[in-house]
Amino acid sequence: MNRKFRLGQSREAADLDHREVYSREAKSDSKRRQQSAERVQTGIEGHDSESLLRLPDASPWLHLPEATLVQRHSQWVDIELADRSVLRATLSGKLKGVKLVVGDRVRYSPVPLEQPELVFDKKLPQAQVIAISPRSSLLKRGGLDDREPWQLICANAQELWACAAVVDPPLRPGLLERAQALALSAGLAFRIIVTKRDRATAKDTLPELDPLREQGLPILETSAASGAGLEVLKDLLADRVAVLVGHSGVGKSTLVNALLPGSEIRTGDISRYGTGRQTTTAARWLPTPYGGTLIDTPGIRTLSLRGLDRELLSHVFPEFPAELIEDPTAFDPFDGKLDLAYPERLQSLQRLWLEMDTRNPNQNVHR
Ligand SMILES: Nc1nc2c(ncn2[C@@H]2O[C@H](COP(=O)(O)OP(=O)(O)OP(=O)(O)O)[C@@H](O)[C@H]2O)c(=O)[nH]1
Ligand SMILES: [Mg+2]
Repeated sequence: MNRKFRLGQSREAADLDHREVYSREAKSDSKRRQQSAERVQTGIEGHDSESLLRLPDASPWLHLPEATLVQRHSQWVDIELADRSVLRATLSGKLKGVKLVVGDRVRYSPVPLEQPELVFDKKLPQAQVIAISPRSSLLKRGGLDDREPWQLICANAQELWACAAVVDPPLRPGLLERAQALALSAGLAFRIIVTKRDRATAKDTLPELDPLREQGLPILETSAASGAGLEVLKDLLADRVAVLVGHSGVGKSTLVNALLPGSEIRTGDISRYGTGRQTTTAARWLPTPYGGTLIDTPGIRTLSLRGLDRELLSHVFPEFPAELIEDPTAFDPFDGKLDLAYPERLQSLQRLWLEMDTRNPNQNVHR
């Protein structure tokens, strides 16, 4: 190539203009173009929040064996086969734009491997996921904006166990109200699991939970350290799939380890509480010896209710009359007119009611 160097331009800089770099750039451009064309074709667009949840028809693939997605990685997924062995699998191009989530029942086919020596490397994919079976439930929370309208938590669970620690991190009923709304919207049964009960005195009745107790919600106090409540949880796990949800550090993984000796899931150091770091970084599907299944999930900062139906709130706050649920912001929790036992519940209701309707100002702007 006949090039002229401008004054001060180094040879290295010129090297960047080399043909090879150009051709790579051109390739990545064409890839981007191709991807955006396919997005339009498959109708998977960020503006249609429900499109994310639609699954391609799995009926042509019923002859393939079925497995459960037990953990997602960035490049591949781990699936558990009928014989309980776990295989690493890639995703078929047919699933482009589809979000798979832990708990999904999938149809898979063994991948013909070009390099036979890879067969022995269990860290590399051994199979390919071709289709997803219809889900019996899908637990999701609101996303940050309309590019990602929902964040999926898990599929095919039956109960949501909202975990809250007595201390470290502090007990916050707000998250439990949110978790209840998400459980209702996904059609899951809801249960509150209080963790680290050993960290509070027996005299401490945990009055923060009184408003929730009065709603008749099932609340179970547990301690992985003393073993309190664990037998009840094991009984519950005889016949259901339960997902653990809660702030980082409340002790979800510690509870899993106490319930499933041998699962050896990494748990966090108490001293690092407050740094906002999660110990568990991916949800995991964990079959138990009791018959049912536990799903451990990474700690969440908050559970957004953005995009959920306000109708749910009448079930989360059944103590309030319909006209108050209709527009809670028209009432003042603290002016004494309503004679509320727990004014903070009305405050919560107002917050969630406003949040459910939050719209991203850029929602109609094409990406
Ligand atoms: N005293 C006491 N400490 C506990 C109990 N359960 C958990 N912990 C401690 O709490 C800390 C955090 O526990 P994890 O199980 O890692 O918490 P996690 O909810 O899985 O956290 P993420 O994975 O970040 O979401 C660890 O230091 C545990 O030892 C308990 O019942 N009693
Ligand atoms: Mg954990």
